[in-house]
Amino acid sequence: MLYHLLYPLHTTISAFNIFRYITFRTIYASLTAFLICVLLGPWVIRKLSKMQIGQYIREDGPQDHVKKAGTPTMGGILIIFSLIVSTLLWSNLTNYYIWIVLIITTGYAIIGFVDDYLMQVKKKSKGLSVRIKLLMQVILAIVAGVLIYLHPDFNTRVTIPFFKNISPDIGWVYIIFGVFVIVGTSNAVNLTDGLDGLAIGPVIIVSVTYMVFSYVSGHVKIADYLQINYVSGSGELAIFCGSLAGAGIGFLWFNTYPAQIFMGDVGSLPLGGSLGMVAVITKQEILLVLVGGLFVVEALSVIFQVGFFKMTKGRRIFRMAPLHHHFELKGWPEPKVIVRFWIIAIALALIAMSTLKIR
Ligand code: 57M
Repeated sequence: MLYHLLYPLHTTISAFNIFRYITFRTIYASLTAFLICVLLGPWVIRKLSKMQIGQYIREDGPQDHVKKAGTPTMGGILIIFSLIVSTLLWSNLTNYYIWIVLIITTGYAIIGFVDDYLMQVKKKSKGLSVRIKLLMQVILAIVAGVLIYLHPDFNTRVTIPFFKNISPDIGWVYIIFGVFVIVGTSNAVNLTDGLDGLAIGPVIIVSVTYMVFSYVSGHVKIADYLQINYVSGSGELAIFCGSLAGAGIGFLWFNTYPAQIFMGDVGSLPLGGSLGMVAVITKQEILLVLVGGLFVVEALSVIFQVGFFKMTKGRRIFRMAPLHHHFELKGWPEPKVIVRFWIIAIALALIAMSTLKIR
């Protein structure tokens, strides 16, 4: 919005020319989202506490979690609000991709909200049924997939990390591939969200990484120089990713151990879904497995644990899945698990960035 209001003034006052630059708008979008989140945080925490929107804790989990009962949840409302406001303020609103990402963010936030709301009304640890939740996620992802497929400038090539000459064009199958990336990431982030700051830390790291990828893939000269897929218009997504990182850091202020608030599904589902969407649009889809490797490992730990548990009628690979519970039960203090997982996420993001050169 500021871009549309202030940039045209550059003809009379040249200083307003600065609003043309994606880099400038990305920095201020991050700061705006951060400030909204930090300033509104205490008020949101008070409101949620007053409405008694507190977390119900499963009794079969690690005993350390019992003391977390009653911590306000649904803090995702704060993250998503800051993210959307900042994106609307700083991005070019005529950009097609910005709207697609906002559709996924809002849609998944609504699914998460309904899930959390049912949990609060029923006062149970389960909200929407897994099937309904998944079906709604898939439908929304198909809508987004079709919308990008229909965009005349969007190609259906898939980028294979480390191989610059291999980029297969998979045609309409790209829609199914995109749905898999979006829904998979959304659920993987949701599974990771089980310790204070454990999910939001890597979400910030992945957002910053994709902020860079959005910028370079949307810049015709840099994309050509780095020999990556050029996606006209994807540069504006740097503003979305910057806002996401800013909102995430603002939320971490309150979610860091010992957490004053949890994000709930209203946060975890849209955060994962929107990162998946950005990865698809910037044509760095498969790379998300590496950038978001921590989410992948957490999700795989659940798949293997549940599979093994069923096959062997009750035996386990890990002490408990998702993986963070395994380390908790081994006796690692919660902050140690969290910070070590963040360190791994940073290392993975750096390796992913290196693919811009190592190809
Ligand atoms: C949601 N939710 C957290 C909070 C957060 C198939 C199965 C493995 C699924 C999995 C599952 O349901 N995962 C998705 C995980 C919950 O956090 C809430 O949920 C929101 C995210 N959706 O924002 O509102 C609890 O996590 C803790 N927490 C924090 N700090 C935070 O910042 O400490 C969350 C955020 C909170 C709080 O305690 O209550 C969750 O973990 O439930 N299920 C599981 O994860 C369960 N695993 C399991 O049953 N494993 C089995 C196998 C055979 C399936 C096994 O390994 O034996 C565990 N979940 C819990 N207890 N709570 C089991 C034990």
